[in-house]
Amino acid sequence: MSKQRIAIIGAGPSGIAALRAFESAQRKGAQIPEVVCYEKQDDWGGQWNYNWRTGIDKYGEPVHSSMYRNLWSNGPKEALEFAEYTFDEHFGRPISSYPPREALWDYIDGRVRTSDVKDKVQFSTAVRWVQYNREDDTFTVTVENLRSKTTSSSEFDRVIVATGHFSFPNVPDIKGIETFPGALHHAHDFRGAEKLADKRVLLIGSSYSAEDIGVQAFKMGARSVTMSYRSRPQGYAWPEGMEELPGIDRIDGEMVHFSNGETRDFDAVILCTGYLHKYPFLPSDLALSSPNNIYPAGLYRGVVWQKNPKVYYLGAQDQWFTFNMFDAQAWYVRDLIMGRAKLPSAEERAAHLKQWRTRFQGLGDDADDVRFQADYIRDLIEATDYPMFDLDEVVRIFLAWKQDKKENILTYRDKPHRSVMTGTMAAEHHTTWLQELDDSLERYLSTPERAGMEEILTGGGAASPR
Ligand code: FAD
Ligand code: NA7
Repeated sequence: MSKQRIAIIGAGPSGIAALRAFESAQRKGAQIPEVVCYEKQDDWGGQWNYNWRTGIDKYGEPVHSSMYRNLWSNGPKEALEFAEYTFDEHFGRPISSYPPREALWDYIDGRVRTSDVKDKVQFSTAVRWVQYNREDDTFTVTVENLRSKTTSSSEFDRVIVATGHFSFPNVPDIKGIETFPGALHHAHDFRGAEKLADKRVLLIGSSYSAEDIGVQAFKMGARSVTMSYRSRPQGYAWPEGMEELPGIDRIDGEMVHFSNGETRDFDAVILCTGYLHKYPFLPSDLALSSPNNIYPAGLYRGVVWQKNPKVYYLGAQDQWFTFNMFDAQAWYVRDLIMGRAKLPSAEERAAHLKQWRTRFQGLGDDADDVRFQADYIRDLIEATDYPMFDLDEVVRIFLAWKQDKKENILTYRDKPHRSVMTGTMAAEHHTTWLQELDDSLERYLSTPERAGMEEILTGGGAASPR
């Protein structure tokens, strides 16, 4: 019997998790299918593969990453740690709980750097179309090699979609926005807050992007930061100079009218209004269409496309857990593909989906969401040989993180947490997040004394926000 052929689309953390899942089975002696991963960028890492460009990339493709230069993890690393490749193993010593982007890219890369899984990735290759062939139950995947500008098609038995869902900005129309004369863009195109110094900044939205770009702008000396919410305020104890206002009625030049009757003038507006699930390479009957939530409709166990169970999605849900959740999903999908896990009938899958969707729809607050996602991951891991870890303790870490943010949104990143994988307590970073202006891996891993040395390293000028 010929080997199954599997196409993985995207080599971000989810696509890499899929590659790693197959590699792990192979190392244990299993015969694995033939795997080909297509990645449109020149390197892997997905969102963590920083791109200074905005709009289109050097190949004329939409720029994928929405990350900014000075991004630091917005959740504790102890909540995303791989169960089979720990931070201790990678860095060889304790590091802080909220590493900068480059350090997390290095960690993702490090897990697979020494294996041969990179050989399975065709880089600079964009998937253009996936066609399901009913007659022989296969898929034709058409790709474009962006360097040679050549297209080609290959046949596969299964397709794993791992292209992420934080790349296509949701850009709502706001009355009068076309009259705004200042800098105006979506968070997807935000690359750094330096030029917001001394500016009056408006962020539209009340989720992660608004919060984090807001504190970045504050850190870099914005004159004022206003965040406008549609449904509910974030409600943190904002420092002086940051505020939350309700929705926007209209914009009139540089003046913005809020629904509570207040007005403000702004120099810059950033739409932090989220992203669209968009899969331009999929026909509509294979493409997930969902708001950003933690249990999208149409995906059995959050990964199997109910309408065609030979199509899988990784990382398609909103994310409290990230890297280790992608692993759990990838291990489960691998086991379905390799026949180690049994795919239930369409009716059984529908009933299971309904049960989880009903529970999801009844969730109350963020704590409920986190517990739900932990239960979801537990359910997947129990079906595989991925190492189980103390998910209840990770929930506790998430709740402590929420509490730290409530206490002080500017200092939560200075708090250490304990790894559930190794028991190692995180190090205290040598410089507080608010003072740290150098986000490089080199600086992050340097070991100046906490007191005093940072002034020498930064030329005597620790950040003095505002
Ligand atoms: P992605 O990382 O988006 O990777 C998808 C890959 O698919 C990309 O490499 C892309 O080039 C490729 N691709 C897309 N289309 C095609 C195509 N047609 N053909 C071939 N390849 C294609 N998570 C955290 O844990 N901590 C954080 O602090 C954090 N901060 C974030 C900040 C921002 C601004 C954003 C947007 C996300 C953040 N996240 C964070 C969540 C982040 O999405 C996940 O950590 C992770 O990157 C998701 O991995 P993924 O592989 O599912 O998707
Ligand atoms: P999210 O978490 O999807 O949040 C989107 C926000 O945008 C949310 O507050 C929405 O309000 C708001 N929104 C959406 N449409 C509108 C309109 N029309 N008007 C006003 N506000 C709107 O996206 P983020 O970018 O914050 O985070 C995505 C990822 O990036 C995340 O994983 C982070 O780690 C980084 P709502 O609450 O729905 O009323």
